[in-house]
Amino acid sequence: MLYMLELKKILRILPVYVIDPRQDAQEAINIGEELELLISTIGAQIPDRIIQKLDRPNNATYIGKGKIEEVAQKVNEKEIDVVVLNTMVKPGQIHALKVQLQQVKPDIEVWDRVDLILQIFDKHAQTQEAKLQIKLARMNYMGPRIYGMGYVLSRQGGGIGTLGVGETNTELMRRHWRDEKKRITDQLSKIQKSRKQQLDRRKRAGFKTVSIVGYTNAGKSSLFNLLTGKNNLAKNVLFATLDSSVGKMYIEELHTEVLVTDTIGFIRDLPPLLISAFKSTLMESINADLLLHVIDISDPEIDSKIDVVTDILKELGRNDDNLIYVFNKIDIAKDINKEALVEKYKNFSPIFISVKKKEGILAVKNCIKSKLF
Ligand SMILES: Nc1nc2c(ncn2[C@@H]2O[C@H](COP(=O)(O)OP(=O)(O)OP(=O)(O)O)[C@@H](O)[C@H]2O)c(=O)[nH]1
Ligand SMILES: [Mg+2]
Repeated sequence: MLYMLELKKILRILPVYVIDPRQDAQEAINIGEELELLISTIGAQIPDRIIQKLDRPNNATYIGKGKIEEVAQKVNEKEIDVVVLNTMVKPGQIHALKVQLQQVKPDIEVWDRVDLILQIFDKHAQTQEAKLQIKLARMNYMGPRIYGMGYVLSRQGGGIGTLGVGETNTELMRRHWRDEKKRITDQLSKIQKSRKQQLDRRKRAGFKTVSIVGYTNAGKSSLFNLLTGKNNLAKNVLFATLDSSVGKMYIEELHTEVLVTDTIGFIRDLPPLLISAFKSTLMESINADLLLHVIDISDPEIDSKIDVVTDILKELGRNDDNLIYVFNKIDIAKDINKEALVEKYKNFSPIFISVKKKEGILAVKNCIKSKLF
């Protein structure tokens, strides 16, 4: 089962892209690249890829019959361990597809995009809180799939008028699930309560708070480190950061300190249940006095990524006030139209920086200062 899979050996993963024929080709490629970056983040190899243009996914197995044969052949030929679908797929469809592929390889795994993200979360979680949050997210996501399997079992086991073996198992599993979920939720709220108390104490002591948010890999931790002198992991992988961490930034002229928080990045199609598992941590950072939205200006998907972050912030109830847009990585951006961006985002005091080259950092500090004091 998925959550028991250990990532010790180098996995061979086959991405399967189901593309709407009307979708813009370049956009499809960019989104595909993001999936492959996710795959390489867990250290897996991508020996091949499959693309299917499809108007509407197949009800039973998501991809069509002919395509399954093609996938099966590739699984065999390229010794694939895991097939990954590029979107969110219904539990029943994943199960059905897996059953078909098991005919060529009994231990084949089938994941969707969320499974992949969960694997990365697992790998990168450091603190107990992050670990528990991920466990909860995984239970929420896997729950229906397990019930789905239970359903299949019960259909196999049960004759007419009898209660299938699977059905009783499903009931047991469901209860176990519920208890386990409660246990984790309780543990989490204990940890979160004590952290909240600590934060409240600091706030009462008069500390102002700044949070760094943005799409994954935008350079949030890099900026955090520079502002606070801390040493959070900054790495060219997706979701390097899963734990919120707080540092202090000293403002000399005012002889005062500001609390800065670095937190988990956002990604497109982040399923609500993942957001809800991280909600309390996210809420804490989002309720800061000031938000820095870090944006990778060299990214071809910049507009859609800004939208993703904006939508998630809105979902979490944060409005547009006291929000600064920090355009990062100007050192590697080609033909940027600063004026256009400044005009478009004039409500968000846009700043252009390169953390790598340490350019524009003073402007960020000054902006923080003028917004907060
Ligand atoms: N060229 C360039 N690369 C940068 C810059 N700032 C950060 N990076 C690189 O971008 C990658 C991601 O940086 P992080 O700071 O880990 O990004 P993050 O937003 O914290 O990412 P997650 O925690 O994974 O969501 C790293 O490889 C950084 O070295 C910059 O100004 N220019
Ligand atoms: Mg980070």
